[in-house]
Amino acid sequence: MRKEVVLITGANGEIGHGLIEYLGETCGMQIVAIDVVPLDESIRKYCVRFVQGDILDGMLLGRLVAEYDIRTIYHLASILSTKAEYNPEAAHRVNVEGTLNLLRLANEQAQWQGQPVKFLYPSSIAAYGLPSLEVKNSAGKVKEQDFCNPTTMYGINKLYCEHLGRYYSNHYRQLAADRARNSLDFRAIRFPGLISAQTVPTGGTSDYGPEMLHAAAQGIPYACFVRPDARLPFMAMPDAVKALIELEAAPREKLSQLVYNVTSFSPSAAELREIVLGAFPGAEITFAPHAARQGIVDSWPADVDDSAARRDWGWKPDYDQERAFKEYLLPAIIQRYQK
Ligand code: AKB
Repeated sequence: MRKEVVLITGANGEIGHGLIEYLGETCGMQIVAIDVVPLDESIRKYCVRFVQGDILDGMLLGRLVAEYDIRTIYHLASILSTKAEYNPEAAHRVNVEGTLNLLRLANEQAQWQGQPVKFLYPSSIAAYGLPSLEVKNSAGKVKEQDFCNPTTMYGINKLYCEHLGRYYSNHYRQLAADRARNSLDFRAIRFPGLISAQTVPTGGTSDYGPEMLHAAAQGIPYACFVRPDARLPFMAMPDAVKALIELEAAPREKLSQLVYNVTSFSPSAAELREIVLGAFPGAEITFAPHAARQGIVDSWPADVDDSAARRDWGWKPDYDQERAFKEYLLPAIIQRYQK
């Protein structure tokens, strides 16, 4: 008998850390993890197997299919928005071809098992592209189907992979006589910027939020790369993990769409600075906007409408802005850097 497992790609990334710890501690799941870099010791203990390798490596994925009954896939691996702009074609390979490999693997697994494999896909507010700052400022809470004209390679990749998920779920090999039905159960969440107390992101454009906080906690001066009035939706990492877990557990018949917005709070960069200064009064936080990165932030919504997630699977963040900082981020970050 092959072991039933949950497969997590991009395991050593920000969401991977929180998700693996949660699944390992709370659900006792059998986790197989993949990442191109070694897995941190702190989460290694929760995994039955860690494979250091690339999701573009077909042989590696093929070996996993042969060894395990993969029931659920959390496909977290991707190259984020800022990094992707420095090598868009490489980002496309990882973000799109990598996802295609995982979708194919899920499909193959489902054939062996005779039941759909769940595929959890973290998409992003980067899937949106608002045409101007004026439109952004007047758009209000943006719904899933609106303004889907992303300007970054990462955003385009995310939006396209949402469509690939729909294709593999509903239309894969639609002309084949032996066409398999219901082989993939694809579920995507468009995440806002995420802020974790445990990890600092790299390569993203919403990174100014977490960077500002982590720098202040370490007494390092920080020059914020967006204007004080730049506004994006954000969420504390435990809520991001909770969203993935809850969407995974939701009964399929309750889900009226494949892609859901989730969000919690939407501070401007100036408001974030005030909160951080409140906790670390001596912190040196200045603004040195980078025009191109600012342009990316200006194309992302200031707020998103997550009413579909609330209605269909009971989504509600545990951490609003005040609670996120007071009860999660500040205590954990202060403890982390005091060590
Ligand atoms: C990024 O900035 O690229 C990511 C995202 C918003 O998906 N954090």
